[in-house]
Amino acid sequence: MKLQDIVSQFLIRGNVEFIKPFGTGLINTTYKVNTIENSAPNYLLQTINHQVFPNIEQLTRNIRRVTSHIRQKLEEQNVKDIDRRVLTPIETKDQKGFFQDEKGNYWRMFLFIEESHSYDHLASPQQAEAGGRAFGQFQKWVSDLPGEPLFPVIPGFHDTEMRINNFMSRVEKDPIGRLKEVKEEVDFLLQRSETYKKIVRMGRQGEIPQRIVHQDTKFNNVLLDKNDEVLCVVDLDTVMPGYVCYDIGDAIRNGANTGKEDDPNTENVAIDLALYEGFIKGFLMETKNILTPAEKETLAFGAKLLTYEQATRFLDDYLNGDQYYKINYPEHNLTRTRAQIKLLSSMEHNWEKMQKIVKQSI
Ligand code: GN1
Ligand code: MG
Repeated sequence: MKLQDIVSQFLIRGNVEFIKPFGTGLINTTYKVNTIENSAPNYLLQTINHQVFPNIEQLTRNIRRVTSHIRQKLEEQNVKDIDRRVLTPIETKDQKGFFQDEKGNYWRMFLFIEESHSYDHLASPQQAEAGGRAFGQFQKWVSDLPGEPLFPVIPGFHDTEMRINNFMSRVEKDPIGRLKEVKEEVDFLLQRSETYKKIVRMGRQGEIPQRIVHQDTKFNNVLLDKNDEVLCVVDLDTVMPGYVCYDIGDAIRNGANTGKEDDPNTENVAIDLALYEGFIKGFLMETKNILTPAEKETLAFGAKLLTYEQATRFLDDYLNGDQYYKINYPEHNLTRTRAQIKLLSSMEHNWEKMQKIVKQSI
C-alpha cells in the first residue's frame, strides 16, 4: 500500500504534496506529510511497532486521554497556539484513531508541530533546565488525569526486577552464542542486580506512589520553538503508570552524558554534572509541590537506575540477536551497552555530588 493511500484513511485537511522520512526513533518509523494548501496543516504519519506495542487500541486510548487532558488545561489557562503546545492525534474515517494496512502494519497520524525543533544533544545547563521543566510540567499536568489508571501498554516497562530476571534467563540460554564475548559486561551488571531492584520494592511496599509517567524522556522528545522555549513533550507511547524517578532518571541518562548513548569511544562518556544539575533544578521547579519526601529521595538514584536498566536492555537484545532495537551495524547493541556501563560507572564515582545537588534544589 502506498503511503499516500494510508494517509487517505485519516481525516486530514488539504491534499498531500509529499511524504518524507522524519526523526530518529529506535522503535517506530515516522514520516512528515506536507500538504499543498497553505491553509491546511502538515502532519506526522507513523507506523506503530506492533511487536513492541501489542495492544494498539489501548495505546491509542491512552494517548487520546492524555492529550485531551493537557489540551483542556491549556485551554483553561488561555494559552495561545494550543496546537503547538500538545500533540493532536488525527482521527481516522472509521473513528478508531489508527489504521491497519493489508500487511498488518498499524499507522497513526498527528498534527505536525510547525517551527519546532529538538536536539539530540544538549548544549548548556540552561537547555537541561528547560528539558527538566518540560518533563516536570508534563508530570504535573497528568497528575490529576481523571478516570481509571492508564493501560500498561508495555507491562513492567521499567520493572527492573523483571528486566533483570529476563536478562538472567537470556544469559542462561545464550540463544545465539554471543555470551562468550560479553562476560565482563554480564558480570558488571549482575553484581549490581540487588541494588537496582530497590525502586520496584519500595513501590510494592507502598513507600512511593505510582503515578502517570512519560517513561521515554529523551531530550529530543522535547520540542522547542525558534527561541529555544519549550513547546511540548512528544512521544507519548510509554505514558503509563510508573514511578517518578523513571522520568528524571531517563532524562539524565540520555541528556547529561558527555558522550553519546552509543559512543564507540567510552572515554567520551561520563556524567556531566552541570547538565545533571540543570535537569534536577528544572524538574523540581515544576514538581516540588506534588512529590512526596520519599520520592524526592529517589530522584538521583533514578539516573543510575535507568542507566543500569538501559545497559541491561541493550545487552539482553544483543544476546538475543538484536530483535528489539534498530541497529546500524552488527555490534551496535554491544557498543550501546558499553557506553551505558561507562556512564553508570561515572555516576557511581560522582554519587555523593549527585545526591548533594538534589538536596540543594529541593
Ligand atoms: C527506545 O524509540 P525511542 O528512541 O523513542 C525505547 C526506550 C529506550 C530508547 C533508547 C518503547 O526509544 O525505552 O530508552 O529506545 N523505547 C521503547 O535509546 O522501548
Ligand atoms: Mg520512544
